[in-house]
Amino acid sequence: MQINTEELRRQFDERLAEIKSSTEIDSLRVDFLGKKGKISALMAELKNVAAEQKKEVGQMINDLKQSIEKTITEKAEELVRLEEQKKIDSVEAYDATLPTSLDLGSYHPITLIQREVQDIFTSMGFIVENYSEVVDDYHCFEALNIPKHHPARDMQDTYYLDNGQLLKTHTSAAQNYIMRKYGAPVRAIFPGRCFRNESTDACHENTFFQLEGIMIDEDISISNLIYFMKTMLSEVFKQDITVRLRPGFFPFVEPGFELDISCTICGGKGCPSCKNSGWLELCPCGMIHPNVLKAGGIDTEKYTGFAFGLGLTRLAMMKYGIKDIRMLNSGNLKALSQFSDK
Ligand code: FA5
Repeated sequence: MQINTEELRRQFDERLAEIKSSTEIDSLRVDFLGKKGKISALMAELKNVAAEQKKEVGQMINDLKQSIEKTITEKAEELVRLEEQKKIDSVEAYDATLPTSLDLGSYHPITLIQREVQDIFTSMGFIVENYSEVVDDYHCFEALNIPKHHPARDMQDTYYLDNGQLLKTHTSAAQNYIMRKYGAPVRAIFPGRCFRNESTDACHENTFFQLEGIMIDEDISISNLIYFMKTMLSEVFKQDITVRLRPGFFPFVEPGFELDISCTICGGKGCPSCKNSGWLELCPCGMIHPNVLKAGGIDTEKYTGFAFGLGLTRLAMMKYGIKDIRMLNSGNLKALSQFSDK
């Protein structure tokens, strides 16, 4: 019997010329090199070949098989390469080393002003502390010389949890914790979010930020308090700002003061941002009441101290000329992003 390997090679080349994808080359491989493929069929015919030709014909079939294997492998590699290139070409060209085009947002004005005030106080030796937003009655009121049923609680109604805890109404709620943690002498500031159940207007929010500070040491007096308040305000505003100090009542300080700032929105003439008074209550302060020092475990024979409760949200309004406090909680990214260069 005659075996024609050239005819099989011709058939193979014909099929190969039509192949356009890596899946098609796989089926060509099966058709020619598979168990039931054309090469195997040719091998099976070998038994019918005359004995003296068997070796030569067998060699020819093997050569054909190897040549087809080689051609298929090369073609498959070429097709995979082409398909990958096509995928790459179809994707918009991009450079992984370029800065991302994602908009990463900007710092909130409260964050900006908080960091600024923190920098000022840390440069004067104050430490920065954190305190929880959910506190107990003792820390928010009783440790601050505000017993149950004291009328001062009326001004600080808040949101109560079922377990008796509450959302802190002022950062003063951390005073006792700081005194217990560090003892005296101590200089600390503690910013935080405060909550009050009250109606909102251009200068009042139900959720706002304060930044509290205490300094306790030997011989601390009102002069020290005034020095630190003046330094902080002149550093924040970097210009002369009119302030006034007037007596103010808070059960946890004696004497107590209200530190008001001349409204920077209207220049002191009166507008909705300052409730038409020309002044904005910004930073009540005073000398820490002995009862509060005692509750914090401080020796009142040896130490005195001052405390202040800076209205951080109002400070941001005055610094950035924000007319309505509600804008700060509005989530209006376009409005909020204009104060930050990041
Ligand atoms: C207090 O909260 C005292 N704990 C402050 C203090 C600390 C006094 C240490 C003495 C010693 P007051 O309720 O006045 O005080 O609030 C302090 C400041 O927080 C205000 O001057 C104001 O700037 C800001 N503030 C108070 N309530 C609101 C509100 N609803 N919205 C925005 N800011 C407010």
